[in-house]
Amino acid sequence: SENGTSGRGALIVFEGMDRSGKSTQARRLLNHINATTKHGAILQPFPDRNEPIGQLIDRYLKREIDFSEKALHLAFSANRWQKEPLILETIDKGVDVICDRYAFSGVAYSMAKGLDRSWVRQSDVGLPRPDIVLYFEVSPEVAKSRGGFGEERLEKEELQRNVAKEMQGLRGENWIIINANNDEDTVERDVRIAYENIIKTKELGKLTE
Ligand code: Z5A
Ligand code: MG
Repeated sequence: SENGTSGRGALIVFEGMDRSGKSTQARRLLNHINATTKHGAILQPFPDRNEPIGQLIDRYLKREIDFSEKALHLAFSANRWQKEPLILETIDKGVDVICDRYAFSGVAYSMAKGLDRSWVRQSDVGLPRPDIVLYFEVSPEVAKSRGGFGEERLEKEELQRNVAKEMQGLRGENWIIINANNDEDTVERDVRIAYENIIKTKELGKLTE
C-alpha cells in the first residue's frame, strides 16, 4: 500500500495555544493529503460541536450554560470517546485522521484550572494514541494580534499561560514543535515535512496514564 508499511492510516494531532493557527493548518494538511494521496484523510476537531455532548460544550463556551469544572472535563473527554469508533474504523481503512486538538488540551486546560493530574488523565486512558503530535508554539504577543481572541470564555491570558506550562509537561517523543509565529506558508511547509516523516508502528497505540 502507498500508506506506509502497515497500510493503516496515521493519527495526526494538532495541539498548541489559542490562536496559534491549528485549525488553519489542519485544514491545509487535509487538503494536501486529499490532493496528493489515494488514501486521503478526514478532519476531526475537538471539541466536536456537532455531536450531542459537543453541543453542550459549545453552549458552555458561549456562556449559555454552566458546568462544574470536573463535569466539564468529563464532557470534553466523553466528546472524544464518542468519536473513538469512527477514528479506529477510519485508520483501519487506511485513511489518515487529523485531530484539531485532542486529549492533551483536555489535560492541560483542566490542570491549569487546578484539577488533580491523575484524576484528569484517567478519563482519556485507552483512547487511540497519536502517531504524531504537532505542537504549535506561538508567542503571546503574536497570538493576541490574531483575529477573534477573547471571544470565548477560556480565552484569558493568565489561564493561557498556565495551559502553556502544563502542555510542556505533556511532551513525548512523538511531539514535533512547530514555530507558529511564522507566516501561514512557512508553517504549512514545516507541517508537511513532519507529515512525510511520520513513523507508524504496526498497530495504533493507546493513551496511558
Ligand atoms: N478545550 C478544553 O478545555 N478541553 C479539551 O479537551 C479540548 C478543548 C479539546 C475551544 O477549542 C476551547 O476548548 C479552547 C480549549 C478548550 N479554549 N480556549 N480558549 P477550539 O479548538 O474550538 O478553539 P478555537 O476557537 O478553534 O480557537 P483556537 O483553536 O485557539 O485557534 P487556532 O485553531 O489555533 O487558530 P486558527 O483558527 O487557525 O487561527 C486564528 C486566527 O489567526 C485566524 O484569524 C487565522 O486566519 C489567523 N492565522 C492563522 N495562522 C496564521 C499565521 N501563520 N499568521 C497569521 N495569522 C494566522
Ligand atoms: Mg481552532
